[in-house]
This record gives sequence, C-alpha cells and structure tokens, in this order.
Amino acid sequence: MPDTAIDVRPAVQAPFDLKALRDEFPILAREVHGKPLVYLDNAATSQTPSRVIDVFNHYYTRYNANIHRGLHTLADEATAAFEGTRARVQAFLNAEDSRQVIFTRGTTEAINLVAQSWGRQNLSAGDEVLISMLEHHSNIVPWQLLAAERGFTLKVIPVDERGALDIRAYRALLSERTKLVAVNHVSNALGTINPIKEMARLAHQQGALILVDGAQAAPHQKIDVQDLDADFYAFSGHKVYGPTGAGVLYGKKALLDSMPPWQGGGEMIKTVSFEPSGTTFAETPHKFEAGTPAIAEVIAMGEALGWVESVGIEAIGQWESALLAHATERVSQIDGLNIIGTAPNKAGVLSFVVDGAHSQDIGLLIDQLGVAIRTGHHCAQPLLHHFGVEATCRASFAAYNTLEEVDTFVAALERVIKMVR
Ligand code: C6P
Repeated sequence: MPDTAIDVRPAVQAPFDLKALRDEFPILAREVHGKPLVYLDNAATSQTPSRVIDVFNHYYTRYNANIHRGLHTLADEATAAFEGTRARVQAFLNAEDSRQVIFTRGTTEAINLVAQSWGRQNLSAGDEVLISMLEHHSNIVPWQLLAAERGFTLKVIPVDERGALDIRAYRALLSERTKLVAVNHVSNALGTINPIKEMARLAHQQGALILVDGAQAAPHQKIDVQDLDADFYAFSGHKVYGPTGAGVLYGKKALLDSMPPWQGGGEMIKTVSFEPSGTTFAETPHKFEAGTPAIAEVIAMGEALGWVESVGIEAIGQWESALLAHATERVSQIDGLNIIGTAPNKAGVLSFVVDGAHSQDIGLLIDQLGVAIRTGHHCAQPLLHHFGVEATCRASFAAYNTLEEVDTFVAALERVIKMVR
C-alpha cells in the first residue's frame, strides 16, 4: 500500500485473476530507485508477458532462418510461423482474408506506406485529405510531406473543449473533394475515442476512403475492421504486449491490389529484368514487404495477440476503464490539477497539468518514487497547442495495473507537487 494508506478504492475487481496475470510479466517485479515499479506509461509501450519473450528464445535457438526463400527445414519452419501470424492478425482484426494483413515496423510505417503508395497514386491538386486535431505526428507529417509534393489540401477536423471530435464540423468539411479521412481511433494524448464507424459511413457517402490509426485502440477494445468498414487500419505490436519493430497495416483487398509497391527490393518481386518494364511484382501482401522483415518480432507479436485473446480484450478494456475512473476521481481532488481531455468516451489515458509545476519536473521526480509516467507533447504538438499547453503529464493504463498502483501514483504525485511548488 502507498504511504498515505487511505482506502479510496471503488468496489471493482479485475474481471480476471490480476495477481496471476501480473506474474506473467517479469519486468513488473523490478524496483526503480529502490521502490516497486509502478508502470503507467503503457500508451508509449506496454510490457511483455513471458510467453512473448520466450518466442525470441525459441526462434533463435530452434528455427532462425530467412523466410520465403530457403528450401531447408529451418526456413520452412520460420516461413510457416511468420505466415501463420497473418492468420492470427486476421482473426484479431476480423479481416476477411489473411492477405489483407501487411507487416510493417509499426503504425508509423503503415501510415507512410498508405501515403507513399495509395496517396502518391491517387492524390493531386484540388483533392482534400481530412485529419483531425487529435492526431499523432505520424498521422500528420506523412500527409504534409505528400501534400507539399502532390499539391492537395490538408484540412483539420476540430475538437471541442473536452477534446471530443466535432462531428458536425467533420460533416461540414466532407465534400466531393475529400479523397481520404485519416484519423486515430483513440487519441494517445487525451484518450478520446473517436466514432470511427460513423465517420467511415460519412466518408464513404462522399466517396472518400478512411484510414484509421489504431495504435491506441488495438490494446483496449475489440477491433472489427469489417464492422467499422475501415479501408485501412494500422497498429503497432509494442503497444499490444508485443515487441517493438513489428506492426500491421490492414487494407481492403481490392484497394491493396490496386496500389503500387512503395519500397523496392527482395521479397516483393516476381521477376526482375533490365529490360524496360521487365520487373514484375509479387501479389498482395508481399509486394509491400521489401527486404527481410523483423521475423522473430512478427511471430512474437502474433503470440502477444494470442495472449490478449486468452485474457479477453473486452475484459482488458473494462478493467482499464475502472482504473481510469479511479485515477480520474482521485487526481480531480488535487488542488490546481487540470485534466486535459474529458471527452465522454475515453480509453485508459489520463493527461493533466498542474498549476505552478512543470510537467517535466513532475515526471522526473515521480520516477524517483518508482512511478513511470510520460511527460511532454506526446507527439501531438498541434493538439497541445490547441489546449494552450506545451506539455502534459500522462498516466496510461494496461491490463496488469492495479487500483493500489493508482493510489501509489496519486500519493507520489501529491508529494512531488508539494516539492516543486
Ligand atoms: N505513441 C505515445 O507515447 P509507432 O511509433 O509507429 O509504434 O506508433 C506511432 C503512433 C501512432 N499513432 C498513435 C495514436 C500513437 O499513440 C503512436 C505512438 C506513443 O503516445 C509514442 S509517441
């Protein structure tokens, strides 16, 4: 228990065996500055259970080989495990076909792939791409770079004072000029959940496509790309209890088939020749996967999705909502603390600023008490500027966090605020 041991926990329990679940994460047993680690930086990257870590050991001790090219046993085994992961991701997203799953390094690379392949082919002067004020830089900058080259216009859907997307403004911005809507499902800086299904319906009515940045949604809620009717959906393995270096782009099959490759190299070709137009490309998804991929990471990401399924994504989301509700209630009582992002529909992110205290100082000092939160602009500078701040403190929750950890965090925060004021 924290040193201010007042029992303020709401009467909720995790819908799974929380102690047993925590035991699956070796890192949670470590101490930081002599204090038990309280890890509340899950929106940046989540921790990894043993069964995912074990994939690396197994892969490198048993079947490390390059994929798709060898005829030997190890190459076959590595290829089968790698390709088998497509089916795991297909199930995770409820995609129609495993060929709709393209492996990338993460969400950032997935969005850049769409920009460089679909965008360069389809966008030109007179066209409009809508993004929202809530976007992470990785769903802003690729479109800015391409707009500078192709001459289309980038428009920004505003948010209200709570950080909820202004759906009326979105409707008004949509027009026959709109070719693409690129929005996040959940905001990393505020936790706002966007109404993607409705947004997709409205985009499609105008003949526009929708790309969903699902980096912060995939760890918290069931993603059904068919139900959402998303044209593209991107997420990162390292935020879903998997390793860094592996992520996914889902796309509708006909769209992917119509798109040109974006990177050239091995793995993505059918034939290569020095004759004019003599080089031909592999089919979807391999035409988008040039070079040797992060084989072990992709297989481990599949294992992480299997872990999520074994716990139940709905149960995880439900528990994170309880943690968020408890944290929100507790920090709301702190004098001079302002929560940034109070949309009615939020996932497990709590962003705040404290009068008279720099976010960075809070982050550094609270780390001395064993609590890991993130401070800064969270790669969402336009959004933070909109709220008139340069930085916030952000606590973000995962399946393994406990109500006691939230209390420890709040007690530590109160101590730190006294120190810096
Ligand atoms: N947000 C955060 O602390 P990559 O780096 O490609 O795995 O994910 C990028 C990304 C894209 N979209 C959203 C909504 C995200 O939250 C992120 C990553 C981390 O919030 C690191 S800045």
